[in-house]
Amino acid sequence: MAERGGAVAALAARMREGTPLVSAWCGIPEPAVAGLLAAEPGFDAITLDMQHGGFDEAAVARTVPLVAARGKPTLARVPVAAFNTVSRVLDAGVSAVIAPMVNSAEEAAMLATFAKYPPLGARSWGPLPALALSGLGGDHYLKEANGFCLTLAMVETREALDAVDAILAVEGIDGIFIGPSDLSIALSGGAALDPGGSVVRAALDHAKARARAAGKRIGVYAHSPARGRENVQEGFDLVALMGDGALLRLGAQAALNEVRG
Ligand code: 3PY
Ligand code: MG
Repeated sequence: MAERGGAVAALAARMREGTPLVSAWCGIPEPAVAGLLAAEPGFDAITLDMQHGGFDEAAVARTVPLVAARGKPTLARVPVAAFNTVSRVLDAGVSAVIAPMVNSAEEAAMLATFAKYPPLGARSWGPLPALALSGLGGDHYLKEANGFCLTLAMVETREALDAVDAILAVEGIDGIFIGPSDLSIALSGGAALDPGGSVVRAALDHAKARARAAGKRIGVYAHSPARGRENVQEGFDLVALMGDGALLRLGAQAALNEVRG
């Protein structure tokens, strides 16, 4: 954990350590679910999904303290182009914003503008829950937040792949996060949902090499435990392990198989 700033400030440094972090991915907008998953020692972080999951800003604000109580950082995936949500979830104490469908350097710059304080961006002041959770005074938070509030632009279309170097070059963008499902749909022209297929795997390798060349971070969504294991072995900085609903089904099916034989 970071010396100063606790769980809120810890993610940036941990993502640079070279050991992949594994995050839960929560769509069920019930803080207790995220709190339970945060209690699992194997999860390094918890991601709350506001794009396809049920989280709104109020649910995010109620959930971050439960995760922080376990000494772990929270990330939030915001809805598409919901740039004004970015600073609100950072104010609530999330440590990284994952922005879906960022297809150009211009869109990436917009994300950075809303996430970073001047001179890098134009984030407005008011991080009261983040101050309480991090234990930082306003001056410290203002000086350090641009470093520890991360921006991860989702690369999940052909345009984004083509623009990956330009997106990574945007000052204030800390890294990219790959959405393999949308990427598989985009790269097949809508013909296939194949997040584990060879085309997506090649795109992941390419994106990882480009992120490494830019000295920036790369995360990925794993739609299955097997894929998550591979992504960990491949050395992604952050691997988000399926959704909480899917985990629940997996656990239920394993238990029922045992009960029913
Ligand atoms: C994708 O795979 O497209 C994602 O956005 C992960 O949820
Ligand atoms: Mg997606």
